[in-house]
Amino acid sequence: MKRLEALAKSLGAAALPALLAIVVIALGFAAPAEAAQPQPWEMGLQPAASPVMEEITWFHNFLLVLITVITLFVLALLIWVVLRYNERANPTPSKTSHNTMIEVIWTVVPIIILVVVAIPSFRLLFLQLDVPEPDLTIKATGYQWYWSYEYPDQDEMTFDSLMLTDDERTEGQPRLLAVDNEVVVPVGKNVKILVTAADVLHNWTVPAFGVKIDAVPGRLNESWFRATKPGIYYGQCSELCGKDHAFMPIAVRVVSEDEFNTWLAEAKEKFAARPQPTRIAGEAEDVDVSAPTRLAAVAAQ
Ligand SMILES: [Cu+2]
Repeated sequence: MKRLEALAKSLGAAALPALLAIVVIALGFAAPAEAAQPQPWEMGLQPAASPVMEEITWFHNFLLVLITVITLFVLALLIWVVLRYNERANPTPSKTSHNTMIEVIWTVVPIIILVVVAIPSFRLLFLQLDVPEPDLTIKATGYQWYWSYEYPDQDEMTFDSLMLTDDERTEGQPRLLAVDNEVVVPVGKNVKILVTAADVLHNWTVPAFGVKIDAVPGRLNESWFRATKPGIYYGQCSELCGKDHAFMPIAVRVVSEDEFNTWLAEAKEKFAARPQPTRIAGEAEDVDVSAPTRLAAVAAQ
């Protein structure tokens, strides 16, 4: 009897963490729906703002439910075995060593589970990798430590995008995420993003669009997104690329088609004559820090 009491007590103690886990999972599902940037206490994914991210979010939640059910099922089996088949409860154990039915079941059921996981997984991979006919193409080049963008179809307009320092930020611009020149794209249009790097590996990532793609020197990777809502979407370089890896954020402003055309007309003039690239964070505006120049400088040291 004492033993049972002790067991009930320990089960009661186990219930609290279990309850906490359920609350945490529930919070994860109810991600806040404001700006597309990390939120305090955020535990789920950022709210989806592209078809790919909607699918990723669905797949994530689906897998979470699946693994939770499997884990609870295995836990229940373990508890059952411990209680029912311990030496005291079951002094003369059965000598059974084979059971065809149960062996078929525990082979076939995992296969079915894997197929159920594989089908949406491959569907999602094709959705991500099969770039649809683009309405707009943007090329992003990673530098130590900022991004440079080119609109090849728009007079090859090109500009750098550098993180704003604390002095440069205005009210409402998030620290370590806001940049001087945002990428601007129209809402609801297929944007093909070509990604490369000029020095070391970087990674162009915008969580709300479900885009995370390596920027590799000498190689052109491609991805795409179709922003479903206007707004500003923040991301960060997601490949350790050196000292200022944490300070080369990505900011994409999604606007209506009219606003985009207005911006485009201004941007074409503003960025037309500018030689690329011209500066990095913290250095004088007119210092040439293009990769060959910087490599030469490093070699001379
Ligand atoms: Cu980087």
